[in-house]
Amino acid sequence: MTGSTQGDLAKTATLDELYPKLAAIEMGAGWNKPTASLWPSPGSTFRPFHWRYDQAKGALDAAGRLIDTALAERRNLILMNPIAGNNYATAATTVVAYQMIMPGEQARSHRHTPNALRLVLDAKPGAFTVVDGVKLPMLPGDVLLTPNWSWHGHGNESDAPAYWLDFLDVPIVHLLNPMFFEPYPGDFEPGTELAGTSPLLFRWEDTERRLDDAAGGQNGAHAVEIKLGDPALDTLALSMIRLTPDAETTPVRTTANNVYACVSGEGETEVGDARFAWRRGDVVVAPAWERHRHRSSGGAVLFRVSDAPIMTKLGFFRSE
Ligand code: GTQ
Ligand code: FE2
Repeated sequence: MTGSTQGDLAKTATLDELYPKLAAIEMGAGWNKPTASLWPSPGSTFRPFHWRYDQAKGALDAAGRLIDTALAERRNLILMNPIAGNNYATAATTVVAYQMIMPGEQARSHRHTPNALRLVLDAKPGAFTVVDGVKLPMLPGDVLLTPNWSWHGHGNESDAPAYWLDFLDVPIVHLLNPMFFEPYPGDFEPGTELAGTSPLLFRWEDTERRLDDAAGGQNGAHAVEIKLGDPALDTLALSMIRLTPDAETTPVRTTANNVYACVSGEGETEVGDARFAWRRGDVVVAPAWERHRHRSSGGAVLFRVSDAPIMTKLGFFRSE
């Protein structure tokens, strides 16, 4: 037995003597509150933050010279929330990354339990992701899903580098622990050409038409929001928001974490006390319970990735 005996502990004369005895047996006095465990409302540890596509592009172009996909598997830049001790997550449940693949390259196929999706930023016809044997084209504004345990590899048969944003629920898989990962036997999964539509692909041309058709009047007519999927993935809900010229949306906060990526136009987002002026390809994170609103003078389209499905399933969703 390590630590004091039952009798020893029972005879302890003072609290100051009790605490070290407890520490030695890996127990803590709940009343002594070394760390708070309950608090009145979400005091999110994650910070509102903004990442710029032009900087990511510069770094990815350098990485294109310095590292190849054979070595790297994925040439990606993780958007790490700048809080102490974090070197991975963008928000509590979500990680976002910029990724680039050069002409002629292949990023080998694999599968994992984390759900993933991509928003294409710059790509020419010939860039694609093979998902479970189907070759999904990647063009700017397209959103591609690679759900839990689906095989996926990326290729680029165009003459230009292809850039996109990855969104994954890895932090929630880290927390709950059901992580599995498998490389594809034989490196790159061959894909048949996509005939027609796929539930894993939301093409920009379709999204744009849906935005055009969507009734105004949402959020005081300053914004129209359409869902991509219902929800797209078990953990993440996706939507496209069109901000009208001179838009100023009503501030909202929810227990969900929201990540916004600019698909077109320019604007700014206030998150808590922070204010971020963004443009195409930029990413802004609004952590849980941070009040936020968007503005755009010339109009813009924002892609929204929200972990609301997690919060809703667990009974934790609140909004105001
Ligand atoms: O493209 O499969 O940014 O598995 C992180 C993990 C991208 C991917 C990331 C991944 C991928
Ligand atoms: Fe992956």
